[in-house]
Amino acid sequence: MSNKILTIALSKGRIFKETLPLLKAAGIEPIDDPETSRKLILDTNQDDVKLLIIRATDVPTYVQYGAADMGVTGKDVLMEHGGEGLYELLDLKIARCKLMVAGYADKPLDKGHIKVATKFVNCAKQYFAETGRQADIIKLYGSMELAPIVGLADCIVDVVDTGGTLKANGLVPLEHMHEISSRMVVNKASMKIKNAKIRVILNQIQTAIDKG
Ligand code: PRT
Ligand code: MG
Repeated sequence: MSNKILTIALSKGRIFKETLPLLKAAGIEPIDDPETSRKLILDTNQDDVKLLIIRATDVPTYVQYGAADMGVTGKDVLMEHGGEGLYELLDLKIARCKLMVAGYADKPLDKGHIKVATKFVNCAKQYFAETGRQADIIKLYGSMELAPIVGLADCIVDVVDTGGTLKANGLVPLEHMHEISSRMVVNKASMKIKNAKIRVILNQIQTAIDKG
């Protein structure tokens, strides 16, 4: 995309909804609604600002390679990605949740090989290594809560908000790994080339966050 255009990558759903007021505070308002439009590039009221609508887990990748200048992504997704090629510049304090180990209250996770089902393979590996336990990590892409029920794993690593999904599947939160909120990330080269524009946006969003 042209060097005069600034692109911001974000996912539909809770992140889009909660980012809207912050973008508005920076004077950016999308023309289309991603929930009803099939467009993946949304025009905004500013001719030189576009929103890229992509899967939540793809946001750091787009920003890392400069396919998007900026992005909004969960800290969970960012930790799992590793953060290469991008700056994490703002804690937007939205889409909050916790990264947790969940399983059965009566099944201790301290002996032998623990089977862990998760889409957060890197985070899980690191966490179980740091806590001195041997873990076999089983990569899944969704519905992690099913894995312990059918004996695929002893526990899961997943993000938890109300805990309702765990409870509905007979699981309990066991270990708190990380507080999660969404972050504004910026491509390293874009930060140099489009510095003035990006700084103005970051400052206006920061002011909006501080106001609560
Ligand atoms: O849904 P999809 O497969 O397209 O992608 P995604 O799940 O990665 O995206 P999305 O939009 O669901 O989540 C984007 C980001 O929102 C995540 O990366 C987190 O940073 C953040 N977030 C905040 C959450 C939740 N809260 C949350 N509750 N992400 C997922 N959930 C899941 C949770 O795992 C459970 O399955 O929502 C379900 C309901 O949670 P409970 O605990 O309230 O029952
Ligand atoms: Mg989801």
